Amino acid sequence: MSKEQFKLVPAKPYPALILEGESKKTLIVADLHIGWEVSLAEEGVHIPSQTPKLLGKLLTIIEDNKPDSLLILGDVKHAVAKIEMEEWRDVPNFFEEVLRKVGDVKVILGNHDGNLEPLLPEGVDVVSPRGLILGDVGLFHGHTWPRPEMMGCRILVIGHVHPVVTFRDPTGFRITRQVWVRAECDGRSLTRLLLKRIGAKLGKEPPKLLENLRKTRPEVTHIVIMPSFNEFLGGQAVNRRRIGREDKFREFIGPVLRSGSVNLESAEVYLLDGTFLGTIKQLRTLF
Ligand SMILES: [Mn+2]
Repeated sequence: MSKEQFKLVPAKPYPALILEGESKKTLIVADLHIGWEVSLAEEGVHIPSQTPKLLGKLLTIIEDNKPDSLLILGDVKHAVAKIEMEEWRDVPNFFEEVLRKVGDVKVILGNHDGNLEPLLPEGVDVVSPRGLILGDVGLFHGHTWPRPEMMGCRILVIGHVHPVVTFRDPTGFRITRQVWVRAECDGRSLTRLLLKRIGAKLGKEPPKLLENLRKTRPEVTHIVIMPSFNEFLGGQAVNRRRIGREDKFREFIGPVLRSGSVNLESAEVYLLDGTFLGTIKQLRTLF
């Protein structure tokens, strides 16, 4: 089955992506983390809700690009399992405003989206963390493996990492900027690992599902890591040495990037305005 080729266009200078099919335009944003400021209040730092700013930015992008649908690539809210007081108010308001401008709104669940569903107004569709396929592009949050059918996609798009680069200038000041990362991916190796994992889960008698999956031709050539839509969040410096290998960051990278099938060394890094900065390997020298 050949899939329609979709075009990926970053909505410069925003951390947002436009996915263009022949008849459909989808706006994609990742990692909103609504309510992150509430977690600071627990530390004694009180900041007014930043959600109106996030909403304003999103509405501007919608106004500029007129998408048919909006897809949120996980981590709508910040509190992982529970619902904070502010989230009871901010999350439903946010979506009600967005629904006035875009009729079709979907959320792929991320690792911070425990108990998100009671907060979503009618009209917002919830998609499993295993992701969604649009044309030849597979989209999922990134903290868990995607559905196996995605191995037949050309490009995978994930969030979760909150990628940034950090430079040190000669005086010792640190500069941190959000970035896009585009990495080559060995589709065959990734598919093999994914099937092995499913096989291990299913035990000795792999049902027809697995048989069909074995026939899926691995097509993945690239993976795109989206910057977080909430620019106040901390991020993972992709140019730090040994990214993902230190224990405390392993979780933050997710199984696909950890799989060894993604060539992070030669991955291309771009600023939000589209400026090409270099490969991760080159940028490591500046960390
Ligand atoms: Mn996440």
